[in-house]
Amino acid sequence: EEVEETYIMVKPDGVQRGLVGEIISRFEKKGFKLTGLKLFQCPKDLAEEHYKDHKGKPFFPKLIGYITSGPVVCMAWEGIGVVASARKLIGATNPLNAEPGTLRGDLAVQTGRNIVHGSDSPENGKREIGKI
Ligand code: DAT
Ligand code: MG
Repeated sequence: EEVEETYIMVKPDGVQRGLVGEIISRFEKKGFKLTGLKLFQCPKDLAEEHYKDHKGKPFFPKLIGYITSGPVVCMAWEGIGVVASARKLIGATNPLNAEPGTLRGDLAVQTGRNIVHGSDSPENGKREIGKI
């Protein structure tokens, strides 16, 4: 087990719905360390870079429109195994498939409004934190 960093982003619907505190609280209670935090209006080019693996997919334009539709809360979290653990706390991409007890399982319904992002690897964690 290694100390890692992951990039967690509360998406515009999470900010608008007042879920920032609850999301931060879950990571704090688990025992991870908040090492950076910023309210940010994501420009289109950075959104496209962030989601470049999905470029060309039918939902890509809507995804970019959504993520740039309002402020997001960008965070860096540090801890042992934080990348995979944060993904577990967040839950499945489609909130209807996310287990109860996870953020998406408890707080969201639609894939296109799934409230929070978490890096999928330590490499992407570093890369995503570095862009902000
Ligand atoms: P995750 O956010 O769980 O890492 P992902 O990387 O596969 O999921 O996709 C990134 C985001 O793109 C996801 O949070 C919501 C959106 N998305 C993915 N698949 C989708 C689909 N089939 N329809 C609409 N939006 C989708
Ligand atoms: Mg992903």
